[in-house]
Amino acid sequence: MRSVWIWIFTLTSLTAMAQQEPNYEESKVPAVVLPDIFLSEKGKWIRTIEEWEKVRRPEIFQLFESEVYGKIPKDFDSMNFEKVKESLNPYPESADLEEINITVRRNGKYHTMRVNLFLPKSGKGPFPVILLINYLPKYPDGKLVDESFWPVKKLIERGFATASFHAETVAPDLTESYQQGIISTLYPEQIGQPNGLKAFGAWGWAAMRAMDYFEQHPQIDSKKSVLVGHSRTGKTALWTSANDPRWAITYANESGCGGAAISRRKYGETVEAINRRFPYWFADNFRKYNEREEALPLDQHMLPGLIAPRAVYYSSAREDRWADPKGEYLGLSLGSRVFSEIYGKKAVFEQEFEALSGPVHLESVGYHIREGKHDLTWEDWRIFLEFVSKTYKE
Ligand code: GTR
Repeated sequence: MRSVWIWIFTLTSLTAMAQQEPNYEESKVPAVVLPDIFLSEKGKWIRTIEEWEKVRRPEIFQLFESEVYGKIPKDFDSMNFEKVKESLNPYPESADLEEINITVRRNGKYHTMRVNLFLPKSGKGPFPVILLINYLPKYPDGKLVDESFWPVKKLIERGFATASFHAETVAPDLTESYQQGIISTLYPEQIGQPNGLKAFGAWGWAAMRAMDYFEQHPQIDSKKSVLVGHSRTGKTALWTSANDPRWAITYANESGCGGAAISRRKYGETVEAINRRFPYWFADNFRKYNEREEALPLDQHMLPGLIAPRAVYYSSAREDRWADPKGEYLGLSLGSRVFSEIYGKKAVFEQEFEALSGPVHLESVGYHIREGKHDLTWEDWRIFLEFVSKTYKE
């Protein structure tokens, strides 16, 4: 009898494991039927900027907020900026380093977060600014300097100011402790809400506070601001920009599932896999779609349109199958219809994913795929910066 139970148990666990095995075969990708970006909930076809901005965009935004990412609260009572001196400036020749503590108060409580900003010493400001949302555990809060992941020196040489904050300055990147930052201190009423503030929303909130700082800085041209995220913070960057129109260019590198990639393809990471491993990233409502991607009232091709007409850039790495490079490309090429059909930009991706031979830099949308693994590399930055120069010239 005992051996029968063991046998049944093993069989059940094997079946469960088999279900969780990621799919990496294109032939096994299900036939995907996507919700139409331009068909309103009342069944009206959306054609004009006014219809888009008054009707369809708010509908899509509301769906992402309630079903995928959760809210980013915008209210607080006060905020103040304090410059501190804790770290050595690694580039004293070419840049000034500002370490800023931003303290936000709400309902008698407060939270302090840290932003580090490098400003070029040469050239005449105000400078365009690039903000990177960092989450790498090997760089503790406020100490990140890595010439590949965050190439400060090269960005400064090219005339940009550049800043970064660590995700953990507002919400730890862990299931057990993600609330131990702004969520429990400033916005406790969000806890337990099915569409409430979670880690991505908290990190996005922090990017907004960094932007508040840039806006009042005489040496920063905040109208030329770039928000950059890799992987989990690429997902965050996209949702942040959908919430905050102050970012001129948004760059999501290898953001994959719940970011750039079409969820219904179920290639690589799935909604179930991401919610199981990272239950604190997305709104609780997102779990309704575990192994039920077809039931989503939206898909990720609708996300770039929430940022339009401001520029959006995606990139992928060939070996990063977990993030589904083809799904990322499809997400942007289908999403760019808002740029071309509503805003009249030259933003039509003409190549199939399989035929791509180099970067595709169109008007306000761009994409590249490079060889190699999941990472944010200097090659990614270099190609992306070409897009930035082109975009700021247009
Ligand atoms: C993975 C996760 C991905 C991606 C990545 C990262 O473990 O499954 O969705 O976000 O982490 O952020 O590096």
